[in-house]
Amino acid sequence: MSDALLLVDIQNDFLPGGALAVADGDAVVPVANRLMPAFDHVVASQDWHPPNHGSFAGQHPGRRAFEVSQLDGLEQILWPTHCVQGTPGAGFAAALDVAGIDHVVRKGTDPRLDSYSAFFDNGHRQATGLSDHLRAAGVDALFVCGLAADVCVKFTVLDALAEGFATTLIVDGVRGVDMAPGDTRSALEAMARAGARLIDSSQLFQQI
Ligand code: VGL
Ligand code: ZN
Repeated sequence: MSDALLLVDIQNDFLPGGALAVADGDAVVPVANRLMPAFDHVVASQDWHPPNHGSFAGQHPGRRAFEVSQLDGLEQILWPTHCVQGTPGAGFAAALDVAGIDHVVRKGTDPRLDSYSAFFDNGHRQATGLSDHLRAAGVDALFVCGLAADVCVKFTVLDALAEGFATTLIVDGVRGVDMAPGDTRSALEAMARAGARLIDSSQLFQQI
């Protein structure tokens, strides 16, 4: 069996100056770059929305970003337009060592479904194929870093655990949106409660 590093949504729109900027989000890039060579497999997810995606506040007349609405029967936070397919904002962070990535999963492509997790859409209606890819590669241990800790990283880690992967969150390799103060702290707690191991990247270098 083998291990894999999963880089969640390390994309320009989630970095400072981006459309849905995460404070200090660029701090995860050097951590990811340092970690990549230590893993058998490196997989990256990309939030990859069509221009009319239903999670965008602009698609809901009279509504504003960060309000809660409905999308296809599910509660949906309305986000600023972000990570539109093929735009610079959807691209990987310029400083990310993309040559170290061996597989990319794109999510959020259906205008009627949002997909925080890199494994499933928010309604668990469709799989992205990430589980199948990891299993085919013989991966049993998954290490996760990226953006945003309290949104896409959280739901990715919870799904990874439910899919049976031994899952480790690299705490210094994530940053959160913190729409409400404390969201990131609560997300870390929820991941730990669900069975994720939380470590710092420096601990990883001591043990491998
Ligand atoms: C994300 C909000 C909307 C994320 C993606 O990558 O954390 N957050 N779409
Ligand atoms: Zn999105």
